[in-house]
Amino acid sequence: MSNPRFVSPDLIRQGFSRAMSAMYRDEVPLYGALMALVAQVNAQVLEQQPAIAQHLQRSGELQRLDLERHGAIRVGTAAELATLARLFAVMGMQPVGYYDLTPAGVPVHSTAFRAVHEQALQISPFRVFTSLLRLELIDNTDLQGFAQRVLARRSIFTPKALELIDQAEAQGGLDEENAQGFIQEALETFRWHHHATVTAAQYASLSAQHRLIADVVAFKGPHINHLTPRTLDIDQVQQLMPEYGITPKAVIEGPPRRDCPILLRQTSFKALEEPVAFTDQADSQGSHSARFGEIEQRGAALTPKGRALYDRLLNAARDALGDFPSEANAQRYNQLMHEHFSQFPDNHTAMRQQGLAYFRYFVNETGLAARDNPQRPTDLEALLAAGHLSVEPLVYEDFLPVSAAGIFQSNLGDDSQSHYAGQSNRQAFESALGRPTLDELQLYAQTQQRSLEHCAATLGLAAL
Ligand code: OOG
Ligand code: NI
Repeated sequence: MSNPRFVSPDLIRQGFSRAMSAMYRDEVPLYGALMALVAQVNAQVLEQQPAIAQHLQRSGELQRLDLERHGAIRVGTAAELATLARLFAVMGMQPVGYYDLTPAGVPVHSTAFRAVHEQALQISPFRVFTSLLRLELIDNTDLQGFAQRVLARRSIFTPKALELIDQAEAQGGLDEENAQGFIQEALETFRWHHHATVTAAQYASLSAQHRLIADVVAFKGPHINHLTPRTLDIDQVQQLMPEYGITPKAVIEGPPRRDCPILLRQTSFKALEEPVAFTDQADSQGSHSARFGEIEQRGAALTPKGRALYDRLLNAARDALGDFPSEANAQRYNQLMHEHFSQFPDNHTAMRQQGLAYFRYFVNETGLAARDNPQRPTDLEALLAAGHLSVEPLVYEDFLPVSAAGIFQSNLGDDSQSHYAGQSNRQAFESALGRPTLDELQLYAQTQQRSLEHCAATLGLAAL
């Protein structure tokens, strides 16, 4: 039985997300500039496009918009990942989805920790894209052994954080004082450390293998490497970024601009060179680029059918381009994306009728007023046609592997593309994690189903 003195995990997550944002703003001033720009563009969109404001109001996204962000971290060992899963669970965050980044030359596989129920997402949609380094893909066995030994020596959690995780698990929650303590202690895991754990030469050999390996292995902890606010108009932010002293990557990842946004569009700016003190140096003589900025615009969650269409169109556009999108071919890439995506219906009615996206249904005022009329329609399509029910697309809460690869690459430098023989290995990831990852499509389907059940109950119908 849950103790009434316990703080809801959703509120712990909300507090943690706020604390993380404040810490990152202190550490990376450009993040503050980006937040200001995103807030300004969002306010402008809400003012100039009342239909969007109304849609966000109805779906509840308006209230969460200013809180909305995701971060990303990379860990080095199975034990680190498993303890992180326990730490995130204290905040009501579950591992959702499996992302294999090796086809893109990045030796990691990943999941996204996030809340899963629509009511919990409403309180805080904070997500953390979490990657596990795949040391087994490094063919240099000396370096692999060295990396393993360095990682085995570190502890990325404070003793107090571990104690509070144990306590939350044993008691089923944390009271106010412990919840606040937990937020502060958990934050320490994600903090940036100027002091590396290796010598300058060791760092250089890790980095020569892959920049990402140095980023994971050479430091005391899995510093948060970006924190991404949600914008309502990513093209507008991308265009204004240079005025704020921020240089974005050449192309926006994800689908092209549309009237009815789908999935996720993202753009990032390059990591900053930061001073680092290696163990054989007196002070910060070295440097490392770890942290970057990113913004995203979220749209409708797609069904398996919609996602298959998205993947097919994206692949076709990329095949037609014949190369990775870059500065040099950005214009042609955008044009190809627009051409190919003209095959994806750009209105909610068609997306719903063709089963391409997930929706939330709700009884509107007309429906409520007609509730006791024995003549009123009783099946879903007829209720919609009569205007008794309204629909809103469910927002996509997850990530996209091709986009994530593009984000990784732009921040690791384009020279770092490698090829790995390894295959996708969800089983190994889940055994490291200590539990299965959840299927995001099932979560959307459940949310949609709950909304239908709620409509049926409101209208006194057995089912819809
Ligand atoms: C994660 C990159 C992926 C996203 O939003 O797709 C990502 C990383 O660089 O660690 O954050
Ligand atoms: Ni990201």
